[in-house]
Amino acid sequence: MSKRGAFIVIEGLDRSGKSTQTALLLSRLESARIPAKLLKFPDRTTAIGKMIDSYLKSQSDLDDHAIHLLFSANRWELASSIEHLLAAGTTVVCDRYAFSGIAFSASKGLPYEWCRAPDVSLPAPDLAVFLDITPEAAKARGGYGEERYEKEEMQRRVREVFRRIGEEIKGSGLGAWVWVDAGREKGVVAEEVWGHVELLARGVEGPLCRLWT
Ligand code: NYM
Ligand code: MG
Repeated sequence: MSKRGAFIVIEGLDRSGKSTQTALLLSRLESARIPAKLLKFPDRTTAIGKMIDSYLKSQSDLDDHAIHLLFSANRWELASSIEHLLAAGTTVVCDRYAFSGIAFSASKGLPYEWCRAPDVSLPAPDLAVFLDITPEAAKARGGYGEERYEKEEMQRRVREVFRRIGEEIKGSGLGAWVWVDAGREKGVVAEEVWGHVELLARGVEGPLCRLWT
């Protein structure tokens, strides 16, 4: 049986270096001649993504539950493409995924279980890499932008929820979760990320799992 592509998710706080690290990972995969595609959530190009973009830029207001469901719907609208890519042997690298959905909404006070529900049975990553940085260090990296949630206190709560999610993923056997110290020089971080990804990216034999099932 031929192997499928690996599903890799990169998570972290705002300013943790996800864009830099996902780009470095993609070029590394290319150099290794491993077919790979980079996706990013929210995908702001779709109709739902445009609503999310407007909310994040505070150009529109939405109930916390409603925006949470839009973020989830934005993943569902791409779920079948992810499955097809993986089945065709392409490694999918995703900048944020359902874990961000839970972490940010739960940090606003929505119940954790409620936040998880709409993402149940989405394709589960084979590996989630959490780029861990302190909210202080993140802020020192040129500060946050103008978007919602980019406040130190919020990021502190988000990091705590991510910690819970990671512990649960590790305990459940649902793919792997690793914490990478993202406060270091980007080349050092990239090397460690590659160390976690390399073997998986050569192809995965088992079936794709579903989140929390
Ligand atoms: N975010 C991202 C959520 O609140 N829920 C989600 O499901 C996802 C995928 O959107 N602060 C938040 C996290 C970020 C913001 O993401 C935009 P980015 O990676 O900064 O474009
Ligand atoms: Mg951001």
